[in-house]
Amino acid sequence: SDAELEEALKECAREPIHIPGSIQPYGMLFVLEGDEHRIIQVSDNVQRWLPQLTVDTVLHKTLGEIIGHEQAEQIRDIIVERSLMPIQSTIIKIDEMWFDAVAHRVDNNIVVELEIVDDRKSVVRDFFYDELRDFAVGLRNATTLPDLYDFVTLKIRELTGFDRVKLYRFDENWNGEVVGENKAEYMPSYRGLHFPASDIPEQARRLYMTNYIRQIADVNYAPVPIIPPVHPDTDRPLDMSLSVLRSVSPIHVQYLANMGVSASMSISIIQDGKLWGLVACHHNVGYHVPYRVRMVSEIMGHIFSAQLSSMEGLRDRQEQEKRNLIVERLTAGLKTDFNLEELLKGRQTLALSALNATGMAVMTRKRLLRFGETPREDIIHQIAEWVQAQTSGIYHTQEADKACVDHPDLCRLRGGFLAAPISVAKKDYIIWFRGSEQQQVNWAGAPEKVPEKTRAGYRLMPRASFELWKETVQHRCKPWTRDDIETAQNIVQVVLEGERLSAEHANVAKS
Ligand code: BLA
Repeated sequence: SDAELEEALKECAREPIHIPGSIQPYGMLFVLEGDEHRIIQVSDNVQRWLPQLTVDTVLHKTLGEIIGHEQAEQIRDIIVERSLMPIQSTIIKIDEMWFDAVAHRVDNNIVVELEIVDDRKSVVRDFFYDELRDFAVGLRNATTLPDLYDFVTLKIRELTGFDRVKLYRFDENWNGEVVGENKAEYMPSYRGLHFPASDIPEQARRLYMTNYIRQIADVNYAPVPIIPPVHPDTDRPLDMSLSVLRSVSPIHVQYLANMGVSASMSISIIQDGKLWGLVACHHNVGYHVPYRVRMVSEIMGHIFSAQLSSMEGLRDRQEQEKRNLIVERLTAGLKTDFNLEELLKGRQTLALSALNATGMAVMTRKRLLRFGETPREDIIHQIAEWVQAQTSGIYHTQEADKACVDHPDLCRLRGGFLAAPISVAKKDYIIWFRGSEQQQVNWAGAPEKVPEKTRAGYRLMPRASFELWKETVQHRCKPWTRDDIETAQNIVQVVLEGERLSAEHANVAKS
């Protein structure tokens, strides 16, 4: 039921994924205090790269004493000189190993993460100038949104080498659709599939607005704890929102395992201050993308976002023109014929598409006209009667069966409708209908391996949650937007004007 789903979603969003108290094992983490950069917390894996050390010998020393004074100076430089930006990085060499050193501030402390560079080539290679230029120039050649979507997945895949790269776009309710994809032949395709909002809960989406890139190098990793687990003075766990090594939610690890992938990376795509979507990358086996390649991916994400804004702006203007056009056409039509039926007749396609509707009914005292897919005539009359009892204005619903649950016939409707009165007293209405999403889109099916469901109250498990969610959207149409309502109002205005003119006309004829 809705209540159960709501409860389960809240539970998901409560998981405090920004304070896992552990990291992924492809690097080490230090929390530093004071000007001398004394280490107050450290990940329990320093021995892996610095075998002469243990956690106990590291705590309370300065960073310089642990990784070398020259290296520590290099890190101090990026913190001091470029302190305005939230995250700074440099490359350092300890013994014969290279590390990407990434620093950011958390409250009064500095967090330094040393991420191992396991591919020496990526240390010596240049700064990806060519890739970035190709990308920026190539974007401008994409003339349609679908071309743009595929281009970004192609280029991110070429840069990173992932098995499959998808562009995932959110809708108004945070469900999502795979709108672009580039993949190796042996990977299953997700193109065109839709996924429920619960797959990426609210706190995760919020996090991806702060930290634009997220890497999970190997789902089979053992998390490395941070020692001590809380800040020695404040007793608070470390806020790892900006951390590059942050350990992953176990629920999401399970999710990726269910999908049959071992590594993932996502890049945030932001529009108008909101998370628009993610470039979601997968790999069949564990895959660690070097920090600087991730940075270049993130930059490509920012460039893509900018191009998307300008192309979406163009599309919105075209959409608006379509909406204006129907009102203009109808207004122009008024001059020649005052009859509503005649007025709408050759213009029904436009009147339907202006509201992205699948059907339309126009009811006047005299007649009922139907265009596209609509319910039966008697049902339409009942809808008008029902709406009139609710409001004297415009009424709309995404789920007619829920809205009219007490009505013996209307509770069997599928999808939604928007009803606009053209003269309330006479029960004249224009009603637009929209089919349910279930009929219109492909929801991603459950994979073969469905995890066991735990039931301590209602909990969503990856994919097991799917059926529950599917039921709730089965009969719902896409939401009616402010623009839809405004267009309906404008059309009604034209029709009312037509009626007024035709009344005048009749009077003139009489006298
Ligand atoms: C995170 N879920 C994510 C992420 C993606 C998805 C892309 C970002 C992390 C990453 O890059 O892997 C979902 N991945 C998808 C989808 C597609 C894809 C939809 O490739 C489609 C093609 N997940 C669940 C349920 C919960 C849940 C039921 O299915 C909660 C109860 C949680 N998902 C969840 C959490 C995260 C997440 C907590 C954050 C992981 C983290 O950053 O630690």
